[in-house]
Amino acid sequence: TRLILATRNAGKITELHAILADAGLTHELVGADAYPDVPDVKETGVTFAENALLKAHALARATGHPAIADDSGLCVDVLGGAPGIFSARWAGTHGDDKANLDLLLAQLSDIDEAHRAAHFACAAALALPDGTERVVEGRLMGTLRHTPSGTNGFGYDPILQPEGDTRTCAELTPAEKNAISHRGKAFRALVPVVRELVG
Ligand code: ITT
Repeated sequence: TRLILATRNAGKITELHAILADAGLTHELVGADAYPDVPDVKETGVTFAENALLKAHALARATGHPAIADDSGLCVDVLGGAPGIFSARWAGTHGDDKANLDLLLAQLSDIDEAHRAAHFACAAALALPDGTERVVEGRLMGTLRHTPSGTNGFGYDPILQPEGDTRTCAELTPAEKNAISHRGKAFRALVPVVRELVG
């Protein structure tokens, strides 16, 4: 069965292929880029779950295939959970990872080690063409470095140090990150749901 990955984020796509294959999912995974005529949905939700469902429904409806979507971001305690759902466009331009990271570091420059707690959050949604929907979430708790370190991963990975580790997410191997990440947790929880509802 074909399963649509309702995302255009290359970093997510790479991780999702590995996470879903490791979980034993054998569906044909086709990215949203294979459907250039389907317009990007407006992410009007106020939660990760709402936005993930909006993206999954848009692709399922337009393609006639089941679709899964990821809405995710970095939530910083001292900023009241920001950037949160605005993580991809924190500095203004959607998807400018470097600008987003640099702005966040500048905003936190005066915050000491004891107050730099943050977590990544991911909502993983499944939608069927008939409107059936499910959504599950995962988190990765950690603290924010003052300077970026590491070249793996994407987005805010060079500044998030997972709880219990001395490295940043960008210093983990892809397999190490997927084993503990918000995205790994959310999509491993979604796999049995896909098996039940899609087959
Ligand atoms: P799609 O909507 O097409 O999936 P997007 O990049 O717009 O792509 P989001 O709205 O969910 O996706 O934004 C997620 C942002 O959160 C992403 O741009 C990163 O900056 C950040 N992010 C999410 N997961 C991350 C991870 O595993 N490591 C680092 N940063 C992450």
